[in-house]
Amino acid sequence: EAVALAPGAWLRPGFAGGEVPSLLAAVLAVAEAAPFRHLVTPGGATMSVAMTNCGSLGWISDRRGYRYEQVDPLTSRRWPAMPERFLQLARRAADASGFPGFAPDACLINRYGPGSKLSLHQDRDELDLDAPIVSVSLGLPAVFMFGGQARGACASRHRLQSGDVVVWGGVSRLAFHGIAPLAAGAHGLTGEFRYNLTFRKVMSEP
Ligand code: MD3
Ligand code: FE
Repeated sequence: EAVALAPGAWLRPGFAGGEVPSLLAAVLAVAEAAPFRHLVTPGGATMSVAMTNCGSLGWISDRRGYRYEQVDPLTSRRWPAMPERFLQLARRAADASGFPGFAPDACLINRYGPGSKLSLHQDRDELDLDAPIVSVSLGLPAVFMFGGQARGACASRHRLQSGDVVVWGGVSRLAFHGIAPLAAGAHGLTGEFRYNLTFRKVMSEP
């Protein structure tokens, strides 16, 4: 059932399959309060992926850098609360992958339209690097690139489909990864979009 992509990285095809409609409804409710927006990188480029967040912290980028913030700079309000069904899904996936008790405090929500991509990067703005990241794919499929521990070559490619969940922990937590430009398509629930949820534990417990 689970596919080991790399040490500590578990792909669970269809793990969230039955929950896709309710997860999408929750995403759209979050986006009512904290709209999707195209962030600007420190280098001044506008990202092709649109993003929002829920939870006590949200990831943002601007000319000053990448960081987590308690307040959404677009609305000047706290990010919407993490829906209970998000927390439970993330914990269930982490439990099944050998990371018991996962308690994410941030959920970054990415929205990909036709041609949107995410270049190879590491996720290292979190203070707790012992906790995994749990990702959930919704809507159109995408090609995920996994680059290993160095930026250089792309070590492998995998197709991520709606309802797939991946848990990234252990040595894979700091692996380089990215998403190839989204192929145009039409999904019954998300239309021209792909959504991805990434659950993160930013703050380490005292
Ligand atoms: C491997 N998102 O939001 S999810 C991101 O599909 C991000 O939107 C992609 O990369 C997306 O930062 C990929 C898969 C993923 C997420 C986090 C990881 C893979 C990861 C962290 C470490 C290693
Ligand atoms: Fe990432």
